[in-house]
Amino acid sequence: NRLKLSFIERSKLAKNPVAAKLFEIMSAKQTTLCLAADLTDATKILNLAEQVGPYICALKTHIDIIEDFHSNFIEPLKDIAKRHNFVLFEDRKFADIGKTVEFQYSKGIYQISSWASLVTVHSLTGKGVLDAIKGATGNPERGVFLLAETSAAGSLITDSYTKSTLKLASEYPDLISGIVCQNPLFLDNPGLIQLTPGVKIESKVDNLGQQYNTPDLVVAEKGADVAVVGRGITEACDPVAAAQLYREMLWKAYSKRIAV
Ligand code: BMP
Repeated sequence: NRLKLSFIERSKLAKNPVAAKLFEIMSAKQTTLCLAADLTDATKILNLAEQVGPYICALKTHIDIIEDFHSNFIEPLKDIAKRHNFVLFEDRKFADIGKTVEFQYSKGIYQISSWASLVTVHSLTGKGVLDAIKGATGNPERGVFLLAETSAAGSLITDSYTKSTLKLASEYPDLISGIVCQNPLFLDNPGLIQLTPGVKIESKVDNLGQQYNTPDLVVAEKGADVAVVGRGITEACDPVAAAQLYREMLWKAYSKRIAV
């Protein structure tokens, strides 16, 4: 049961190199916090990344929401990630046919494969997407998080879709870093990482269907390894203090979970 194992033990069981690295970072920095840096201003993202860098294991972007995106945004972001030892994660949620995803992953103005070690993928279109990502040009150190469940109210994802997603993941052990989900689904595969978004200390929902759980609940009861926090940090009066608080609450819950 992965919930009882430490991240350092699990790093040795991970078949995907980025997953192994993420486990090691979590263990070394004592943080399971992934910041969803959902800001539309490039400089604001860089400033926030620099400030909260010590408290996060990964920084998740939606690169296509940045209004002043320029390729010269990427180098400083990579530099901050390197200095503070966190992973860059583009939440692109690829969902097209393989050939199109190959272009979307490596080409265009974002050239995601050149800088993001992690990306998210919908399982909807099946194997072709994963084959495309596996074979595309770019940094060879890459990992995929497959979306098996969502935090969105009224989602069309069914139990059988979730199950098939886990089966697909098992067919690509060297590529799949983990699963984006809301429940402890794959207890028997400790090498995979459970990434859970929809985490906030207060406010149970937003006005567009987002549903939140508290840091303690997602880790203790829902099986989250990495917790994604966006507006809980970006919209806090003091984002750095908020990041520190989330990190501390999440780490405490994880420590308690493996101790019991
Ligand atoms: P926030 O904490 O501000 O609600 O942001 C959540 C982040 O996680 C967003 O970037 C969103 O795209 C992402 N996300 C989510 O909220 N639910 C999912 O099921 C999957 C996601 O990637």
